[in-house]
Amino acid sequence: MIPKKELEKVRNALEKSENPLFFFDDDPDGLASYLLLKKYINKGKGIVIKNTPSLSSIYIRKIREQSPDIVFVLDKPDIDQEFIDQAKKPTVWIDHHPIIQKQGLFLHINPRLKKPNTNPPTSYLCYKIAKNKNMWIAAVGIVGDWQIPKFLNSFLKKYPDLAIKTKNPEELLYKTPIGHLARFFSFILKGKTSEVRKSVSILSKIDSPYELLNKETPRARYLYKKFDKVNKEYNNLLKGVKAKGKEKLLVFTYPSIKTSFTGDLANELLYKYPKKVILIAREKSGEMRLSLRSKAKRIDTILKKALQDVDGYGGGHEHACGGSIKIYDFTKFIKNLRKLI
Ligand SMILES: [Mn+2]
Repeated sequence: MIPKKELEKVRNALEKSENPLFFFDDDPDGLASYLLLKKYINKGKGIVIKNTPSLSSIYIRKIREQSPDIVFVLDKPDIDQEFIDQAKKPTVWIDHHPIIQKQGLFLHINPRLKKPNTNPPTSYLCYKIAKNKNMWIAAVGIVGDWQIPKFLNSFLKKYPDLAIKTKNPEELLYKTPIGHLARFFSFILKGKTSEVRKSVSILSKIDSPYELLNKETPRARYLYKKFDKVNKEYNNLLKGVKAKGKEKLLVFTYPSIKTSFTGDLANELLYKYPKKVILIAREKSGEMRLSLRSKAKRIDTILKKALQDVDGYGGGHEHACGGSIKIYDFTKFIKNLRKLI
């Protein structure tokens, strides 16, 4: 996947660093990637990048504040060229999204450079870089990215009560403690930036999955309080979803005051209703921000057609897409979709 020599280069750079700065994606895979590298050297600072798929040049101020000797960008699909140019720091990009070439990177670690269709989670790559330490954190990130850890067998030997033997990632995600932890990682990243920063810092000190799951320490109990609050909000939303038996398209919308759960909801509803096309949309500044999911249908092509005569944009993978539609065109968009599926 990634040649050992490449992984070694990253490891060396990490070990040599006195003050690394980590930017990571705001999902379980991104968070797990950060925790694995941070725990490996016990140095540096982590910054979660919310809302935008690209690491934008506004984060240059973080470079000024922290003056790192090296920058790691984890699980972000893109980095603005401006960011790399202005940061003037050795930048290591570790990711598994489709390749975008950038100038001036110190290292670009992405399995797709060699094999365009391979897709191991970033947390798996970081687990290898961190010499297979903290297997449970890697497992949380991988399961959170809808994949089965390659090391599931050894994981089960060490933590027999936290997972099951299966080939279906959804079973791990929705039926086991390791899946619960993936949700935990996702929800702990929601809410105010200052609180998220504190939670992430506390999480980086947690020693084992059991410390967290059994709420063994005050710090674990603190994190659970944060999680429970978000989880309650999520479950209330989920309760409001009404699925009609015959309809092929399940539409669920919610207002902007709530936390963004669009991706989490879409995934869980797809698990509950595998035959339906799932559309979750959240109102935000005059637009409907949406997630579209389907198991059976190629929705990227359907989405493209449904967008033709409406004010909006979107795209993504064959079975999972995102996008945004102006509110005044949302009904028309739904009508288009219903015709196409
Ligand atoms: Mn990922």
